[in-house]
Amino acid sequence: MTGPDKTPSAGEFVKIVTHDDFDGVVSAALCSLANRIDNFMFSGPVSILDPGLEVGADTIVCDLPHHPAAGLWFDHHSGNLEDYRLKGGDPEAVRDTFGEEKSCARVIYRYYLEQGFAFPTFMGTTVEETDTVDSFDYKDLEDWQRETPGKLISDSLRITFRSRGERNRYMRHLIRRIREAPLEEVLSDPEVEEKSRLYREMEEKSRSLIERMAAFLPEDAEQEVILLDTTGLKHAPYIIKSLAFLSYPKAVAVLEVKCMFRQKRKTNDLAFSMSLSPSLELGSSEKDVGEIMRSLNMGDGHRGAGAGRIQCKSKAEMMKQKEQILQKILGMWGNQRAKSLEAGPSGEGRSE
Ligand SMILES: [Mn+2]
Repeated sequence: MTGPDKTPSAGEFVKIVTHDDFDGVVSAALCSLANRIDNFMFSGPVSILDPGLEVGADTIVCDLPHHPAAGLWFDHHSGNLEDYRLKGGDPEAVRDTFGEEKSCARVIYRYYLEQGFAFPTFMGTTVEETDTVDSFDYKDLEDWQRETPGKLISDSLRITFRSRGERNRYMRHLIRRIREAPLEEVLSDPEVEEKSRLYREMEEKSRSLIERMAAFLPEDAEQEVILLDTTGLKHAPYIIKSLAFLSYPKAVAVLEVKCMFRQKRKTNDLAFSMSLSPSLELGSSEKDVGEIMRSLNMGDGHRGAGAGRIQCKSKAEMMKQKEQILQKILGMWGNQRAKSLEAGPSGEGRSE
């Protein structure tokens, strides 16, 4: 065995840069316990190279793409490992800190357990819940709707915060609570309770808006893609798109098209976003939403979700573009199904 000797000793790291979602928060809590660090910064996958994060040899990066300067990198996204390899990274060097697990928290938990670190016993359950939430590991809509502590805390991060700083402050608060108590207990924290309540309010508004707006394109005879066209609304709508599957449980995807707002003013620019149903088994499907957005040259995403936007000079152009793009998306969506049928008998999970 010629394993690389990059085992860090406690105290070597002073900062954690983590993904700004629930998995990122739990990941930071675990690293924080194992390394006695209380300094947290947050990033999305795109902004990880932002110099403001000051990632260095004293930094642990969690649940994000590889950063060349980071002292330690924990992740579970296979795309990020591929990217790391393409840039000349040695997979052996990250053998213990990268794993194709359901959550990054799982990778970190296992890593430190193997090093002999004793986490509080409740952490096992916390990591299990993180697996479910982060990998969207639900059997069906009912399972997905179940209000588990992990899901509720994760949802509390989806409200609209006054500012980025306010959101970061809340995430730091969450990390500190999560490292010291089981998730059920974290739920009764006043701040978490308040954010959860706000989320539920948004959820209700969202559901009634969906009831009003949801439709299917006439070409979509099987009613596979729920269309939420909010371009006719005067105000910027906030829609939790996936709630549409509760109204149309047989649909496979939801597609939202809206006008973009700038300084609360409606513009003629269009934003599209699409995601697959939680009940669709990705493994048995050829559907790839990110691929659709990339092919149309207007955005990006991964298999389960993607988004794109286009600029329009006038309202008339916007209306025309909207119709054309919706048709194109539906066309590509149909082709992806064809491909899966051609590929043979693997598509039994969703053949109806
Ligand atoms: Mn993750």
